[in-house]
Amino acid sequence: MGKSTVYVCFSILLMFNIYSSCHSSSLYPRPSETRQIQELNGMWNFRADFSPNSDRGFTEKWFRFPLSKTGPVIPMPVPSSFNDITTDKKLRDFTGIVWYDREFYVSPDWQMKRVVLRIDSAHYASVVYVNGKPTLEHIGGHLPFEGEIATFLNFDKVNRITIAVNNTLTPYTLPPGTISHHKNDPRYPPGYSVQVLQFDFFNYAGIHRQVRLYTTPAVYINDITVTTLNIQETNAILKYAVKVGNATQGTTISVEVVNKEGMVLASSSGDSGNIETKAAHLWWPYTMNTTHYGYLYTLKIRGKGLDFPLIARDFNMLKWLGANCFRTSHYPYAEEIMDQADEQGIVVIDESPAVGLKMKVNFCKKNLEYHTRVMTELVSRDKNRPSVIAWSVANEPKSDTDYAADYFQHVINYTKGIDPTRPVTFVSSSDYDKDQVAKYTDFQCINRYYGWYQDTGHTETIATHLSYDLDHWYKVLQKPIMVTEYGADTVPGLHAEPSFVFTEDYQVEFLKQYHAVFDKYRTRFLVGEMVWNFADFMTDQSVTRVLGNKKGILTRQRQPKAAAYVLQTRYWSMINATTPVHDEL
Ligand code: BDP
Repeated sequence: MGKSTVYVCFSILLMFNIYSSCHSSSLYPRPSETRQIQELNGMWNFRADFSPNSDRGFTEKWFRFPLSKTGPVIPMPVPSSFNDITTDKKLRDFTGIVWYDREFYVSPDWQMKRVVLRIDSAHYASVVYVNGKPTLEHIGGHLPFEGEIATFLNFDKVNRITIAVNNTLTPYTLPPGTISHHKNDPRYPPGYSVQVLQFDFFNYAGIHRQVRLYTTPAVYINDITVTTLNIQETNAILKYAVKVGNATQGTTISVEVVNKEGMVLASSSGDSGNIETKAAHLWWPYTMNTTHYGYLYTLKIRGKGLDFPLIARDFNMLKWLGANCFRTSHYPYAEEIMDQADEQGIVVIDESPAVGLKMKVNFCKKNLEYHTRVMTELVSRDKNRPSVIAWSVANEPKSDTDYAADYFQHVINYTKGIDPTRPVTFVSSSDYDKDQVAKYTDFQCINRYYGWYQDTGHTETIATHLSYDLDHWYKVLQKPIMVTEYGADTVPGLHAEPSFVFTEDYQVEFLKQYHAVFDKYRTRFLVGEMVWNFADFMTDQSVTRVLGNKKGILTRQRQPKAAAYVLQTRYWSMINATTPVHDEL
């Protein structure tokens, strides 16, 4: 009997009836005169459900009791992905449902307030119980969700929160995946099945961002949208809209524009309107000012989980390199990373988790609806961020098909509809003459691997391939183009002269070939270059990956390979250069 691939819509997704219950969240919790925060981060109890369908926890209702009463538990940090914490291979590679719980107290003062539970991200589908009662459900592993929980809480005794998280990826998840079964195959262990991914990074899972409670008054601000209508020197007109929860007849809204020092610059009242403010400062990337043109250069950083030391290190390395932009490949990054981009002047192309849409089934109607919902969640989370200059709806889908064209025409137009102020793009790996989606974008991103996956080892072919490619893309599209991936796997410390694939010498030679071409096009329609990748990263096990993807110009520990110095010299010379102009735009 051979191998069979079956698309399993894993029971947990059905069980949760998740499509009918989703609480997305747009305002990041911040303490104020009227809002208090209680963190639920720390060590939780944890157990993976290793039963054959990973459904024992649900059939035995583990959420009714402390997890430690229904079986063995191990300590698991929240936030973190559970995969790399223990030395257990079965847990690292686990596909199915894992359970977390912990106890907590809330102040009796909170009895009169709205209490909201917010989970910044749990991958992939989650059900949350408070004191044994189902409270929240969410699908999607990269965006926050929240809900009011006061009615479930004890104010006079201990509370318990239990979260079940399913990391199974199916053709109907974003990103999609499949489960390959080898049932009744004597050449495999009984019941053997394995998660097959359609993308190139490890499917890290669990509660990998913060879990917090926060309070609001009974009448509260639910959402704020701010857009800049006009700016003349330092005079700006801002348009705002405030959504109020539980508003009553007597609810009044006052709005103030406050600068960094806390000084009130302008004020208004009402739930929407325009405010004129003086002393406005335009947000610029730290590498640019009004005399520079908008060329972006950079790479991807790790953004799935939340790790403050790593975030700080990554932004230090971005600045050390002189990089001014990153794309959140291939899923929305933690809000704390986005905060740093806003604060430190790094431009972001904000990408959805739609990576690896390769099979026809991935473009079905159900996925289209879900994809637009994810765009809504992403846009509502990040819409007020000055660093976000564009939305990327997908990375490398099968964009040379008519079904992808129909699907993405819808997703792109939908995204433009919910945010008419920013350009929308997707990242193509198709050829200029086959791609059917690029015609719908505002600018086009392309990933190219000449001298790596194509003509491996032959850096002398890069310049002709790339020039041909860029010329033709521009001829067809007549719009700005950005190369959002180019790179070569490099094992740190490996050297060969003349260069050979996987050596540091090859990566250096390879990048220089691309840069020579970029320099010819960047005063024309090429608006950005992004090396793949900022740092090495973990992937699934495969014969083309040596403990992960090694295309980083930094190691996974964030130390430079030789290529990092090439980029550093290049980026800083661009920062210090006088301004060229995009002739053809
Ligand atoms: C591209 C993908 C990226 C991979 C890269 C690679 O967008 O996720 O990591 O290839 O193969 O196609 O290194």
